[in-house]
Parts: sequence; structure tokens; C-alpha cells
Amino acid sequence: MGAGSTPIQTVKLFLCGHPAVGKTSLKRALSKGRLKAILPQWQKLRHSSHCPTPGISVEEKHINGSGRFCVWDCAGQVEFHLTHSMFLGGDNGIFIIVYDSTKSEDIVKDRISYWMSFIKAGHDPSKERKPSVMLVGTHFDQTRNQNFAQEMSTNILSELTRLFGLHLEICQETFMVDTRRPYRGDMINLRTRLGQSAEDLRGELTPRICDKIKEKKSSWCRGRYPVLYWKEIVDKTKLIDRYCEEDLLETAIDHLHQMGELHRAKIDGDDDVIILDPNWLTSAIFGPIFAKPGLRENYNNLVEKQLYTVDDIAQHFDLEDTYLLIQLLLYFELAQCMNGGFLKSERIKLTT
Ligand SMILES: Nc1nc2c(ncn2[C@@H]2O[C@H](COP(=O)(O)OP(=O)(O)O)[C@@H](O)[C@H]2O)c(=O)[nH]1
Ligand SMILES: [Mg+2]
Repeated sequence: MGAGSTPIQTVKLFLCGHPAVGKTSLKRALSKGRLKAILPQWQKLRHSSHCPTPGISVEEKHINGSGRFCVWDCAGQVEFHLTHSMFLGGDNGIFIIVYDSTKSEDIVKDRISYWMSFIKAGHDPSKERKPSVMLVGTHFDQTRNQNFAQEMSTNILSELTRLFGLHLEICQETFMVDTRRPYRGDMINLRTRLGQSAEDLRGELTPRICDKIKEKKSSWCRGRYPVLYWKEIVDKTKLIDRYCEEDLLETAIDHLHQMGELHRAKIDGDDDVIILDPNWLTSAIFGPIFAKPGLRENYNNLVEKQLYTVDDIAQHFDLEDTYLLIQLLLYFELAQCMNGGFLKSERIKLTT
């Protein structure tokens, strides 16, 4: 790549774990600046109640002392695990598996090994780099005996390293935190360690055009969706760099896909679809469709049906291009068309 390339600046950070263990709280704590952490607004947030994340929320965050990250906060609810598996691939991310350290050793071990299997399954073994995994125990402030909790986490770490060490690069430190205190105890070690792991990834090179695409992509869209077909992205890129050949663009888009900046869906027999904002897809589309009733309250959801018509879907999402949405649902294997097409009379089954 040489002169046309720059080092990776933003590293992908996945927060995985069961519901209500403290993933979103950890994200907030990590991205909190030292000063802000003592302001009254933050003190209020510290006592916030649990509000489940639908789908995956993707946000770019600066973590004090560790650099820039694209943080993927994954919903813990089982119904979302299918969609997670499509995004969790990639060999250039760091995975933090969050667990509640007040739970019993058996429960914690079971849950962590569930997520490790999940990460392992999503990884392409032909890739040289193993996924980096760190374990973070939350609610440390609420454990009855902190020495006991610490010992438990060390045991679990060594047992799971024996089981998964061949496939995952598991950090050999344990981090026991109270997410409501962003600069206490192991939160500081966690930032440092995260910074070191990210540094290894930041050394890699990406084509320079990636930065320009990243800068522009929020202004690119198809109607109201942050989505383009391949042909459209070729045209748009020519406008920002007329010398950018299509094969360099291929490399750039694959890089941005790997980084989680966008998602390239290779559609059989049709032009590829580039989702410029993966957050839109997971939180605005998949989240509301696949959330269970308890999580759905905040959304104007689809009435539960066995089969949906194209009109049901069009009305629900108020989308001008229902065809594209259905194409994406089919691509992610989240829907099946019963008549095999996109006719008005089509009946669609959602894989909920
Ligand atoms: N005491 C204590 N409460 C926590 C801690 N981490 C999270 N919580 C609380 O646990 C609940 C669930 O946290 P949340 O971040 O929403 O969990 P998520 O579903 O994994 O994203 C919230 O009420 C948090 O305030 C912690 O380390 N200590
Ligand atoms: Mg959450």
C-alpha cells in the first residue's frame, strides 16, 4: 500500500455478556474523562436503572489513556445473538466479556464460556491473528467477600484459558470493577491494558482513501437510509478522489468493513449493498423487529403475526424502499419469502 496508506486510528471494541451485567455502564465509565467523573450529572448517572440495549449500539468513543475506539455494545438478550454473530467476526477487534462477579462460579464460568464459544465460532481460523479477549467482572462493590470473588475469577480465567487458549488470545489479568467509579481500582489497569492491546492493532495500515470515506459517509445515503449500492459508492468515491481505482476501493471498503465502520453485504445475483452506518441497521431495524415484548415498549412495533405482507413491513418502518429492507433481511437470513420474490402479494416469515 505504501504512500497511499495510513495506520489504523480507531480500534473495534466489542462489549459482550449476559443481560444487565453492566456492559453499557462499563462503556460509559471507560469513556468518562477524569474531570467529568466527579461532576454531579455523572453522579446521577451512577444510580441509573438498567435500560436494555436493543440489537447492537455502535459508537465512536475516546477512552482516556487508551485512544479511540469504535465501541460495539451488544444486547445480552438471546434473541439478538443471531444478529451479533454476523458482526462479531473480524480479527482486528478486542472483545471484553463482561460478567457479574456477584454470581456463583458455575454461572459465571458457563456464561463466559458461552461468549468465548461465540467469538471462536465467528472467527475465521485461517486468519493469523487470534481474537483478543479480556474478562471484566462488574459489581465488585457488591460482592460479599472481595478476596473470594478475586480468587474465583482467577480460577475461571485459568480454566477457560486451558479450553479456549488455542483459538483466543486471552488476557491473563483479571479486572474486577465497580463501573460507577471510572477511576478506581482495576478500572485504571483496564484502561492501560486496553491501550496496549489497541496499540498492536493500530500499527496496521489502511488505504488513505478510508479516512476520506469515513469523513464523508454520514452525508451519503439512499433516500433516508444510510445505505448505498456498490455502483453508487464507486461514483461517490470518484467525486472525492478521481484517481481512486475500483480495486483500491475494494480494499478500502473491506478494511472499513473489518473495522466495523460500515458493513458490506454481498447480495447474490445483485449489486452489493453497503450499509454506511451499522448502528442504523442494528438499532433502528433489527432491534425493533427482533426485540421481545418486554424490550419492545419503546418502539412502535410490528403486531405479532406468523406471516407479514410487504405492506405490513412498509407501513411499520415507513420506509420508501421496502425492497432494500427485505433484501437485507434475506441476506442476514432473518426473513424468508414464502413465494420466493418481492411481489405485493408476498408473504414474509421473520426468523424471530
Ligand atoms: N453496584 C453496581 N451496579 C452496577 C455495576 N455495573 C452496572 N451496575 C448496575 O447494573 C444495572 C445494569 O447495568 P447495564 O450497564 O444497563 O447492563 P447491560 O445490560 O449489561 O448493559 C444498572 O442498574 C447499573 O447501574 C457495578 O459495577 N456496581
Ligand atoms: Mg446495555
